[in-house]
Amino acid sequence: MSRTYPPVSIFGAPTDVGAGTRGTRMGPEALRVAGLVEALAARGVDVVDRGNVDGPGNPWQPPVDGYRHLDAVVAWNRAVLEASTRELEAGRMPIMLGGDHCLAVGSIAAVAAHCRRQGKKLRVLWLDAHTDFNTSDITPSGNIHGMPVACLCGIGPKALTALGGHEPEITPAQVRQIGIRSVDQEEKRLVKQHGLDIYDMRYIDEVGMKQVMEEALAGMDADTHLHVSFDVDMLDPSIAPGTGTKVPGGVNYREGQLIMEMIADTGRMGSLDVVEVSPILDAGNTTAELAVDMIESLFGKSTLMRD
Ligand code: EXY
Ligand code: MN
Ligand code: MN
Ligand code: MN
Repeated sequence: MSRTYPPVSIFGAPTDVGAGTRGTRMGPEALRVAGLVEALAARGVDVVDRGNVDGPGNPWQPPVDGYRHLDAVVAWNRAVLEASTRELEAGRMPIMLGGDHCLAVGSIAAVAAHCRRQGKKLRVLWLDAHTDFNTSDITPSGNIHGMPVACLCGIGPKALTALGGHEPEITPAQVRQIGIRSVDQEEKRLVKQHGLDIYDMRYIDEVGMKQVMEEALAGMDADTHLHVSFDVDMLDPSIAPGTGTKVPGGVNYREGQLIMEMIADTGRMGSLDVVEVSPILDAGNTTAELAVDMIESLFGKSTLMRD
């Protein structure tokens, strides 16, 4: 199946301000060293590496009022919002290399605004072990990478919920979460209350990834912009150990590839985050290399019979 893709702009956001362990600041370089740009170019994608956006250092302080490093998180998200907006308005597909997952507030706020301007519908596919729906009242850690989905849905500190100028940026009905297997007790109550569409590992075990993806991708049409937010901790830690919040029982290699291949088949992906790669926790550069392998599938690399 040959397909053309929009031009792609890659940029890095080398920070771990939203996380509880340091290391994702090295994620963009790990993904570059793993050959991301070359792999996309080899698939015929018009790809440019814009380098990294900039932001404050990690203050490495305890939480204040339930948030760790809120000011620094806001600053990094502003930089991501600006870089993503620039690429979207130029008709290019932004690929944001994290960095931790707090940065999806900025990337998705940019995409939501872009969709509003273009009269497009937005669907967000959140690939993760975690629902990332905590608030300052219920977070066990204060780490803001556990809160971006709530913030985007209008639940969180004003500096993040209003970052892109529209509150809320998205509604829970636009989100599908896949690979989920670690949700805090109070967070569970909140995701149920807000009706998030969650395909957890139990459901994946029971019905299989093909059906999960058919359900998660259903209802999209030519006017849908699909944003994929890929937290590498969705994958089982036995194949992706280079990440800070490992949870056993994750998505295996073939299930991961099928997710990416079925997304590619829709032809609707308009933006992508690749987050939580922490090379200092890795075995070699295995996790970034696996992420690149998965991203190639997002751009149509498939089995011999379908390529
Ligand atoms: N739910 C936990 C917390 O809020 O601290 C763990 C969150 C990890 C979030 C990451 C990477 O997806
Ligand atoms: Mn996450
Ligand atoms: Mn996660
Ligand atoms: Mn678009």
